[in-house]
Amino acid sequence: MLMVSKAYQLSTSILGVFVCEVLLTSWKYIQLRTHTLTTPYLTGDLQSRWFDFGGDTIIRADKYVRLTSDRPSQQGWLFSRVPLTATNWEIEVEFKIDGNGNLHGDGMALWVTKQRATQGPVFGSTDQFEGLGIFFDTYKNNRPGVTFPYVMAMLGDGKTKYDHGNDGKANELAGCSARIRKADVPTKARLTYFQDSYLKLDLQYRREDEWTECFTASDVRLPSVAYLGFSAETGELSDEHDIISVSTKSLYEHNTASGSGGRPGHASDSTSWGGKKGKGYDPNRGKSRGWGWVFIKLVLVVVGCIGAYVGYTAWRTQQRRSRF
Ligand SMILES: [Ca+2]
Repeated sequence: MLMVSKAYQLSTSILGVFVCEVLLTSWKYIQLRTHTLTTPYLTGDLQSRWFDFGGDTIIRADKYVRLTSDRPSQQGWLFSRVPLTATNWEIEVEFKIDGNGNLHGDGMALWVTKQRATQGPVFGSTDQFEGLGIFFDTYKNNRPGVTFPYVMAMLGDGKTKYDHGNDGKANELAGCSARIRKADVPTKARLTYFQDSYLKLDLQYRREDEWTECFTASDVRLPSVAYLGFSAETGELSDEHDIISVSTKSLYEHNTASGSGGRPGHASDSTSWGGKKGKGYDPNRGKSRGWGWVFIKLVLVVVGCIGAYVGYTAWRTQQRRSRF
Protein backbone atom coordinates (compact mmCIF):
# COMPACT_ATOMS: atom_id res chain seq x y z
CA MET A 1 0.00 0.00 0.00
CA LEU A 2 2.84 2.33 0.85
CA MET A 3 4.39 1.62 -2.53
CA VAL A 4 1.19 2.66 -4.31
CA SER A 5 0.86 5.96 -2.43
CA LYS A 6 4.54 6.73 -3.09
CA ALA A 7 3.92 6.13 -6.77
CA TYR A 8 1.01 8.57 -6.74
CA GLN A 9 3.09 11.16 -4.93
CA LEU A 10 5.89 10.75 -7.41
CA SER A 11 3.65 10.97 -10.46
CA THR A 12 1.95 14.13 -9.22
CA SER A 13 5.25 15.82 -8.47
CA ILE A 14 6.63 14.85 -11.91
CA LEU A 15 3.50 16.33 -13.44
CA GLY A 16 3.99 19.50 -11.40
CA VAL A 17 7.60 19.86 -12.50
CA PHE A 18 6.57 19.30 -16.12
CA VAL A 19 3.89 21.99 -15.91
CA CYS A 20 6.39 24.45 -14.36
CA GLU A 21 8.94 23.62 -17.06
CA VAL A 22 6.43 24.26 -19.84
CA LEU A 23 5.34 27.52 -18.20
CA LEU A 24 8.90 28.80 -18.02
CA THR A 25 10.06 27.79 -21.50
CA SER A 26 9.35 30.10 -24.39
CA TRP A 27 10.75 30.75 -27.83
CA LYS A 28 12.91 33.77 -28.49
CA TYR A 29 14.65 34.87 -31.62
CA ILE A 30 17.68 36.70 -32.84
CA GLN A 31 17.57 38.55 -36.12
CA LEU A 32 20.26 37.22 -38.44
CA ARG A 33 21.60 40.26 -40.25
CA THR A 34 23.74 37.97 -42.38
CA HIS A 35 20.59 36.55 -43.96
CA THR A 36 18.46 39.66 -43.98
CA LEU A 37 18.19 41.96 -46.99
CA THR A 38 16.27 45.22 -47.30
CA THR A 39 16.48 48.43 -49.32
CA PRO A 40 18.84 49.85 -50.47
CA TYR A 41 20.33 46.31 -50.71
CA LEU A 42 23.76 47.65 -51.65
CA THR A 43 26.38 49.65 -49.79
CA GLY A 44 28.35 52.60 -51.19
CA ASP A 45 30.64 50.39 -53.27
CA LEU A 46 27.66 48.76 -55.03
CA GLN A 47 28.21 45.51 -53.14
CA SER A 48 25.98 43.75 -50.70
CA ARG A 49 27.76 42.88 -47.47
CA TRP A 50 26.09 39.55 -46.94
CA PHE A 51 24.73 38.52 -50.35
CA ASP A 52 26.14 37.83 -53.80
CA PHE A 53 24.08 38.13 -56.93
CA GLY A 54 24.59 37.11 -60.54
CA GLY A 55 23.17 36.09 -63.89
CA ASP A 56 20.58 38.57 -65.14
CA THR A 57 19.84 39.94 -61.67
CA ILE A 58 19.54 43.71 -61.48
CA ILE A 59 19.07 45.78 -58.34
CA ARG A 60 17.11 48.97 -57.97
CA ALA A 61 18.14 50.30 -54.60
CA ASP A 62 14.78 51.83 -53.64
CA LYS A 63 12.59 48.98 -54.88
CA TYR A 64 13.74 45.48 -55.59
CA VAL A 65 16.27 42.84 -56.46
CA ARG A 66 15.02 41.74 -59.88
CA LEU A 67 16.05 38.14 -60.58
CA THR A 68 14.58 38.22 -64.08
CA SER A 69 13.04 40.97 -66.16
CA ASP A 70 9.95 40.37 -68.29
CA ARG A 71 12.10 39.10 -71.15
CA PRO A 72 12.73 35.60 -72.52
CA SER A 73 15.67 33.36 -71.61
CA GLN A 74 16.72 35.04 -68.38
CA GLN A 75 18.29 33.49 -65.29
CA GLY A 76 19.19 35.34 -62.15
CA TRP A 77 20.21 34.47 -58.61
CA LEU A 78 20.90 35.91 -55.18
CA PHE A 79 22.76 33.91 -52.49
CA SER A 80 23.93 34.46 -48.95
CA ARG A 81 27.70 34.59 -48.51
CA VAL A 82 27.76 32.72 -45.23
CA PRO A 83 25.85 29.55 -44.39
CA LEU A 84 22.76 29.51 -42.24
CA THR A 85 24.06 27.76 -39.14
CA ALA A 86 21.15 28.35 -36.77
CA THR A 87 19.51 25.17 -35.47
CA ASN A 88 15.96 26.46 -35.81
CA TRP A 89 15.07 29.38 -38.01
CA GLU A 90 12.40 31.39 -39.76
CA ILE A 91 12.84 33.05 -43.15
CA GLU A 92 10.33 35.61 -44.31
CA VAL A 93 10.58 36.91 -47.85
CA GLU A 94 8.50 39.49 -49.67
CA PHE A 95 8.52 38.88 -53.40
CA LYS A 96 6.66 39.99 -56.50
CA ILE A 97 5.88 38.04 -59.65
CA ASP A 98 4.37 40.17 -62.39
CA GLY A 99 4.45 40.64 -66.14
CA ASN A 100 2.52 41.69 -69.23
CA GLY A 101 2.02 38.46 -71.11
CA ASN A 102 -1.16 36.40 -71.13
CA LEU A 103 1.13 33.43 -70.81
CA HIS A 104 4.00 33.73 -68.42
CA GLY A 105 6.72 31.77 -66.69
CA ASP A 106 8.62 30.05 -65.43
CA GLY A 107 8.83 30.94 -61.76
CA MET A 108 11.28 31.37 -58.92
CA ALA A 109 12.88 29.36 -56.14
CA LEU A 110 13.99 29.75 -52.55
CA TRP A 111 17.04 27.66 -51.64
CA VAL A 112 18.61 26.35 -48.47
CA THR A 113 21.37 24.29 -50.05
CA LYS A 114 25.00 23.22 -49.77
CA GLN A 115 25.53 24.73 -53.21
CA ARG A 116 25.49 28.44 -53.74
CA ALA A 117 25.70 30.99 -56.50
CA THR A 118 25.59 28.52 -59.37
CA GLN A 119 23.42 29.34 -62.36
CA GLY A 120 21.46 26.40 -63.76
CA PRO A 121 18.28 24.95 -65.20
CA VAL A 122 16.12 24.66 -62.06
CA PHE A 123 14.45 28.06 -61.82
CA GLY A 124 17.79 29.64 -62.66
CA SER A 125 19.91 27.61 -60.23
CA THR A 126 21.83 24.36 -60.27
CA ASP A 127 20.24 20.92 -60.58
CA GLN A 128 21.22 17.92 -58.42
CA PHE A 129 21.44 20.19 -55.41
CA GLU A 130 21.74 19.04 -51.82
CA GLY A 131 19.25 20.55 -49.43
CA LEU A 132 15.94 22.30 -49.82
CA GLY A 133 14.34 23.97 -52.82
CA ILE A 134 10.96 25.72 -52.60
CA PHE A 135 9.63 26.31 -56.12
CA PHE A 136 7.12 29.01 -56.99
CA ASP A 137 6.10 27.52 -60.32
CA THR A 138 3.94 29.83 -62.45
CA TYR A 139 3.90 27.78 -65.66
CA LYS A 140 2.26 24.37 -65.89
CA ASN A 141 4.36 22.08 -68.05
CA ASN A 142 2.50 18.89 -67.30
CA ARG A 143 0.66 18.26 -64.08
CA PRO A 144 -2.94 17.36 -64.83
CA GLY A 145 -5.42 18.22 -62.12
CA VAL A 146 -3.16 20.74 -60.39
CA THR A 147 -3.97 24.45 -60.37
CA PHE A 148 -1.10 26.83 -61.06
CA PRO A 149 0.75 28.77 -59.74
CA TYR A 150 1.93 25.84 -57.66
CA VAL A 151 4.33 26.08 -54.72
CA MET A 152 6.25 22.96 -53.75
CA ALA A 153 9.20 21.76 -51.73
CA MET A 154 11.88 19.35 -52.90
CA LEU A 155 14.59 17.80 -50.75
CA GLY A 156 17.61 17.21 -52.95
CA ASP A 157 20.21 14.54 -52.12
CA GLY A 158 22.87 15.88 -54.48
CA LYS A 159 22.10 13.23 -57.14
CA THR A 160 18.39 13.37 -57.95
CA LYS A 161 17.39 15.56 -60.88
CA TYR A 162 14.44 17.93 -60.83
CA ASP A 163 11.50 16.42 -62.73
CA HIS A 164 11.27 19.30 -65.21
CA GLY A 165 8.72 17.79 -67.58
CA ASN A 166 6.18 17.19 -64.82
CA ASP A 167 6.78 20.33 -62.74
CA GLY A 168 8.65 18.43 -60.04
CA LYS A 169 5.92 15.84 -59.44
CA ALA A 170 8.46 13.04 -58.86
CA ASN A 171 10.36 15.14 -56.31
CA GLU A 172 7.56 16.65 -54.31
CA LEU A 173 7.86 16.65 -50.53
CA ALA A 174 4.79 18.85 -50.08
CA GLY A 175 3.07 21.69 -51.90
CA CYS A 176 -0.01 23.81 -52.54
CA SER A 177 -1.73 25.90 -55.19
CA ALA A 178 -1.66 29.64 -54.43
CA ARG A 179 -2.36 32.80 -56.43
CA ILE A 180 1.03 34.31 -55.76
CA ARG A 181 1.29 36.04 -59.14
CA LYS A 182 -0.14 39.53 -59.69
CA ALA A 183 -1.74 39.48 -56.24
CA ASP A 184 -3.55 42.54 -54.83
CA VAL A 185 -1.43 42.55 -51.68
CA PRO A 186 2.33 42.18 -51.19
CA THR A 187 3.10 38.49 -51.57
CA LYS A 188 5.15 36.89 -48.83
CA ALA A 189 6.45 33.46 -47.90
CA ARG A 190 7.40 32.44 -44.37
CA LEU A 191 9.44 29.29 -43.98
CA THR A 192 9.96 27.87 -40.48
CA TYR A 193 12.35 25.03 -39.70
CA PHE A 194 12.88 23.18 -36.44
CA GLN A 195 15.89 20.92 -36.85
CA ASP A 196 15.11 17.25 -37.48
CA SER A 197 11.53 18.03 -36.61
CA TYR A 198 9.45 19.95 -39.10
CA LEU A 199 9.35 22.41 -41.95
CA LYS A 200 6.41 24.75 -42.42
CA LEU A 201 5.55 27.13 -45.22
CA ASP A 202 2.99 29.91 -44.88
CA LEU A 203 2.02 32.29 -47.66
CA GLN A 204 0.48 35.73 -47.71
CA TYR A 205 -1.37 36.51 -50.94
CA ARG A 206 -5.07 36.90 -50.11
CA ARG A 207 -5.08 39.80 -47.68
CA GLU A 208 -2.43 41.65 -45.79
CA ASP A 209 -1.46 39.95 -42.51
CA GLU A 210 -3.48 36.90 -43.48
CA TRP A 211 -1.24 33.86 -43.68
CA THR A 212 -2.36 30.72 -45.45
CA GLU A 213 -0.58 27.51 -44.56
CA CYS A 214 0.87 25.88 -47.65
CA PHE A 215 2.28 22.79 -45.93
CA THR A 216 3.87 21.35 -42.82
CA ALA A 217 6.27 18.47 -43.40
CA SER A 218 7.61 16.36 -40.54
CA ASP A 219 10.96 14.58 -40.10
CA VAL A 220 12.76 17.03 -42.34
CA ARG A 221 16.55 17.06 -42.08
CA LEU A 222 18.48 19.77 -43.87
CA PRO A 223 22.28 19.97 -44.32
CA SER A 224 23.91 21.52 -41.26
CA VAL A 225 25.81 23.90 -43.52
CA ALA A 226 23.53 25.44 -46.12
CA TYR A 227 23.25 28.78 -47.88
CA LEU A 228 20.10 30.80 -48.32
CA GLY A 229 19.38 31.77 -51.90
CA PHE A 230 16.80 32.86 -54.45
CA SER A 231 16.72 32.39 -58.18
CA ALA A 232 14.34 32.71 -61.12
CA GLU A 233 14.11 31.81 -64.75
CA THR A 234 12.23 32.74 -67.91
CA GLY A 235 12.12 30.69 -71.12
CA GLU A 236 10.01 31.45 -74.15
CA LEU A 237 7.53 32.96 -71.72
CA SER A 238 8.60 35.56 -69.22
CA ASP A 239 7.77 37.45 -66.03
CA GLU A 240 9.43 39.80 -63.59
CA HIS A 241 10.59 37.94 -60.48
CA ASP A 242 11.48 40.37 -57.72
CA ILE A 243 12.76 39.96 -54.19
CA ILE A 244 11.60 42.94 -52.13
CA SER A 245 12.99 41.96 -48.74
CA VAL A 246 14.33 39.00 -46.77
CA SER A 247 14.23 38.67 -42.99
CA THR A 248 15.76 35.69 -41.18
CA LYS A 249 15.60 34.84 -37.49
CA SER A 250 17.33 32.24 -35.38
CA LEU A 251 14.76 30.70 -33.01
CA TYR A 252 15.85 29.35 -29.67
CA GLU A 253 14.32 28.08 -26.48
CA HIS A 254 14.49 30.47 -23.58
CA ASN A 255 14.17 29.13 -20.07
CA THR A 256 13.26 31.95 -17.71
CA ALA A 257 14.01 29.86 -14.62
CA SER A 258 17.72 29.56 -15.34
CA GLY A 259 17.91 33.02 -16.86
CA SER A 260 19.78 31.81 -19.90
CA GLY A 261 19.07 30.33 -23.33
CA GLY A 262 17.81 26.75 -23.26
CA ARG A 263 20.49 25.82 -25.76
CA PRO A 264 23.07 28.59 -25.45
CA GLY A 265 25.20 26.98 -28.16
CA HIS A 266 23.06 27.94 -31.06
CA ALA A 267 22.14 31.34 -29.70
CA SER A 268 25.81 32.33 -29.68
CA ASP A 269 26.35 30.55 -33.00
CA SER A 270 23.84 32.75 -34.67
CA THR A 271 25.06 35.94 -33.06
CA SER A 272 28.59 35.26 -34.28
CA TRP A 273 27.17 35.46 -37.80
CA GLY A 274 24.51 37.96 -36.92
CA GLY A 275 26.77 40.64 -35.49
CA LYS A 276 25.86 42.47 -32.32
CA LYS A 277 23.70 40.39 -30.05
CA GLY A 278 20.11 41.43 -29.83
CA LYS A 279 20.55 44.35 -32.22
CA GLY A 280 17.63 43.36 -34.38
CA TYR A 281 15.42 42.13 -31.58
CA ASP A 282 11.93 43.49 -31.83
CA PRO A 283 10.06 43.00 -28.57
CA ASN A 284 6.68 43.61 -30.23
CA ARG A 285 7.23 40.86 -32.74
CA GLY A 286 8.39 38.62 -29.90
CA LYS A 287 5.15 39.22 -28.05
CA SER A 288 2.92 38.64 -31.04
CA ARG A 289 4.59 35.28 -31.72
CA GLY A 290 3.93 34.21 -28.15
CA TRP A 291 0.17 33.67 -28.33
CA GLY A 292 0.31 30.18 -29.82
CA TRP A 293 2.67 29.08 -27.07
CA VAL A 294 0.59 30.76 -24.39
CA PHE A 295 -2.41 28.78 -25.58
CA ILE A 296 -0.51 25.48 -25.63
CA LYS A 297 0.82 26.20 -22.15
CA LEU A 298 -2.66 27.01 -20.89
CA VAL A 299 -3.97 23.69 -22.21
CA LEU A 300 -1.05 21.84 -20.61
CA VAL A 301 -1.60 23.60 -17.30
CA VAL A 302 -5.28 22.60 -17.30
CA VAL A 303 -4.36 19.00 -18.20
CA GLY A 304 -1.64 19.07 -15.52
CA CYS A 305 -4.02 20.35 -12.85
CA ILE A 306 -6.64 17.72 -13.67
CA GLY A 307 -3.93 15.04 -13.57
CA ALA A 308 -2.61 16.33 -10.26
CA TYR A 309 -6.12 16.46 -8.76
CA VAL A 310 -6.95 12.92 -9.91
CA GLY A 311 -3.61 11.70 -8.58
CA TYR A 312 -4.09 13.43 -5.25
CA THR A 313 -7.67 12.14 -4.83
CA ALA A 314 -6.59 8.60 -5.59
CA TRP A 315 -3.68 8.93 -3.16
CA ARG A 316 -5.97 10.20 -0.39
CA THR A 317 -8.37 7.34 -0.96
CA GLN A 318 -5.46 4.93 -0.61
CA GLN A 319 -4.34 6.72 2.58
CA ARG A 320 -7.80 6.44 4.12
CA ARG A 321 -8.07 2.77 3.20
CA SER A 322 -4.64 2.00 4.66
CA ARG A 323 -5.68 3.62 7.96
CA PHE A 324 -8.59 1.18 8.45
CA1 LIG B 1 6.69 24.59 -64.55
